[in-house]
Amino acid sequence: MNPLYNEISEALQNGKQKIVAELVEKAIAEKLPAQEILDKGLLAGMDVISEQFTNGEAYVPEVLVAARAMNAGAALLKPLLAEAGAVACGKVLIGTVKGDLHDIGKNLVKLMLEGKGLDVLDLGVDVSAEQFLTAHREHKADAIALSALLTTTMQEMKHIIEAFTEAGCRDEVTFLVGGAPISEAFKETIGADIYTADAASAAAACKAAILAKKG
Ligand code: B1M
Repeated sequence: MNPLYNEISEALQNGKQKIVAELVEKAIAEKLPAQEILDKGLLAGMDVISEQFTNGEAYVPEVLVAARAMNAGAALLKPLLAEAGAVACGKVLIGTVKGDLHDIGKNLVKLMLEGKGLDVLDLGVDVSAEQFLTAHREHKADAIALSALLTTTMQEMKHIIEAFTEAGCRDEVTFLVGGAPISEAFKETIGADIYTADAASAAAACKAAILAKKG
């Protein structure tokens, strides 16, 4: 494996945002594949820090700086992960649900959706049902992508879908859901349309669903 991947992973674990960005730029200059830089460098580092956090060996401040480094590195890969010649074929609203501040997975899904040529409006984190509805009324989205990382916030996805149903616009959009605690079974119970375990599959499924709906 190229040693740069390990350097990126370690710099990320140490929360060195500037160094992560420099190393990612170096990897890009060396023409290493963008998907590998993401998977073997950035996400590999994030996996280590995630495990440390889960085991009580890393704390919120360390994880926060690692997250910032992750987002900075991923942003540099954005143009390279885009499909060549992709033309905007639909509009997607994306956000992490109310009460939830985790944005790394959401940002990855956004990156992949944009890579598929979809027009993405990012509502950020801690987004309420009302905010999703207001944005949909204004922008007429084809799909709504919801991310949740906490077992305490995943039910918010159900509230969002209910709010769209009550407002009479449920059928105007395809609801995609994902995040660590989300499953296919959970998707079924809340009446969402698509669940995928990872960001790349979410983007592929979203584009396919939009194209199928548009005929
Ligand atoms: Co938090 N956190 N966190 N955290 N955090 C988890 C989620 C946790 C599992 C850690 C643990 O205890 N084991 C745990 C949740 C437990 C639970 O609910 N059962 C937890 C907790 C408890 C908390 C706090 C409550 C801690 C505290 O304050 N005491 C607090 C809550 C804050 C809040 O949201 N209100 C908190 C805070 C934080 C930080 C701020 C420090 C930081 C977030 C920084 C940020 O996002 N900017 C953080 C982090 C980083 C994590 C862990 C370590 C890593 C999450 C991550 O980014 N992974 C996480 C532990 C873990 O997951 N093992 C943990 C990398 C990312 C690429 O993966 O987001 O899963 P993920 O995305 C994946 C897939 O899930 C999927 O695609 C991606 C892969 O391609 N995916 C989708 C995601 N969204 C999708 C949407 C889709 C499709 C796929 O369609 C729309």
